[in-house]
Amino acid sequence: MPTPEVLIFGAGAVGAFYGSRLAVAGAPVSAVCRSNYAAVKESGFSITSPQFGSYDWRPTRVFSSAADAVAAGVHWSFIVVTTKALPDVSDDSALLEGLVGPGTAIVLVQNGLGVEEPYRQRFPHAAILSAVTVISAAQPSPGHIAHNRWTRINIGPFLPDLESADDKEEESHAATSQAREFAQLLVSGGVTDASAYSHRKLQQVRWHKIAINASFNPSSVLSNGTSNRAMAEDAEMSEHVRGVMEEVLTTAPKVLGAPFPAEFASAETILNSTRKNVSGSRPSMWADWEAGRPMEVEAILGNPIRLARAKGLEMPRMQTLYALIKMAQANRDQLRKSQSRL
Ligand SMILES: NC(=O)c1ccc[n+]([C@@H]2O[C@H](COP(=O)([O-])OP(=O)(O)OC[C@H]3O[C@@H](n4cnc5c(N)ncnc54)[C@H](OP(=O)(O)O)[C@@H]3O)[C@@H](O)[C@H]2O)c1
Ligand SMILES: *[C@@H]1O[C@H](CO)[C@@H](O)[C@H](O)[C@H]1NC(C)=O
Ligand SMILES: *[C@@H]1O[C@H](CO)[C@@H](O)[C@H](O)[C@H]1NC(C)=O
Ligand SMILES: *[C@@H]1O[C@H](CO)[C@@H](O)[C@H](O)[C@H]1NC(C)=O
Ligand SMILES: CC(=O)N[C@H]1CO[C@H](CO)[C@@H](O)[C@@H]1O
Repeated sequence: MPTPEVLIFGAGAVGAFYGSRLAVAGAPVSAVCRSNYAAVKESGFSITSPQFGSYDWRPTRVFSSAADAVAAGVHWSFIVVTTKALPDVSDDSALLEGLVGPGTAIVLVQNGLGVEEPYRQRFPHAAILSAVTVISAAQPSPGHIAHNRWTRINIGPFLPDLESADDKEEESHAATSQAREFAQLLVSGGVTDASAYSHRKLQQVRWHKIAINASFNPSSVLSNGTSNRAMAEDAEMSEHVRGVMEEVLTTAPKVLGAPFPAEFASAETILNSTRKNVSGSRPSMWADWEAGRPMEVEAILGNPIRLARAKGLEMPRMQTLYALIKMAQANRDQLRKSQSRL
């Protein structure tokens, strides 16, 4: 088998970390950068990790934009999308025009729901792989990646058309073997908890994860930066967070047409483990809010609400949070705009 060429599109915290592990596995890995382009072109990435130590990674090629990557004329086996999922700001799928060739798999390592659809519509013949990661990583300065903890990543083929077909069709689909190949590459690069899931299980994991993100993240921002632990410990806030989680956890099986696997944590288990956390960390949506950056409001709140509505299901607690956080963001951006005009 030829060595797969990998392109990381949006080499920030998550993209650079997993890119560096794929490089350890022996794949040529290139990176599309933006604000960190000059630093990475000059000296590559330096990564710190409690698990992997401190090491440097120089991508095979460093591009300043997707257009720059198109000009290189490489055939990519995997294009790994690790931009923030901000469909209300930009349709990043458009930037992959000219990069997706025969047999290319597009791997979406992004939070939220519905992130696959724009790619599927634009590239109906490409394999779309959907990935969920539980990791804590950041880029404190351009090119410096701090991996703090966790490396869990699950990858599944995105095959909504086969949802009601029998498992054999999914099993024999090219995307299924590409998902396994990608997981195997990560395992070879030391990410031992990378694994391939079916389409259905991967979508279940996505819904379960947004139950956590859609409850804690906007609630932290709307209460001006409360930590996850403080929310879980406060009597009223924990009732609120539990209510949102339970709404998502009971709606998701109806949308997906199958019950959650028994091993998935309940709202109470999640709250209990959050209370035990000594770190008192805040959701990354709070960091985005504070920095004046766009938040992943559509992927984490808007899309789940719309996916449920398409099946005739309402999630009123989610809808309330969505309306409030969206308006707060619009007001914040309006204020900044008027201040910058002065
Ligand atoms: N960080 C975590 O611990 C974590 C954990 C779980 C899941 N996730 C999810 O993983 C995804 C990526 O998050 P992240 O924390 O890695 O974000 P990040 O550090 O902001 O990385 C995103 C990168 O994409 C770049 N980018 C965006 N649009 C681009 C474009 N058009 N062309 C080239 N580069 C572009 C950004 O450049 P700029 O610097 O110019 O904006 C940035 O370097 C998100 O969906 C997030 O929710 C993150
Ligand atoms: C919100 O929190 C920030 C610091 O995190 C603080 O500076 C600000 O005064 C707070 N705003 C309100 C309305 O409490
Ligand atoms: C959560 O913690 C409470 C109080 O310690 C305990 O009674 C309950 O059994 C725990 N629930 C789960 C699901 O772990
Ligand atoms: C989503 O939740 C996970 C687990 O609590 C957390 O590590 C991550 O930072 C959250 N993502 C965002 C975008 O806030
Ligand atoms: C909800 C949450 O963040 N729970 C974490 C608390 O800390 C432990 C140990 O670091 C993690 O395993 C949990 O996921």
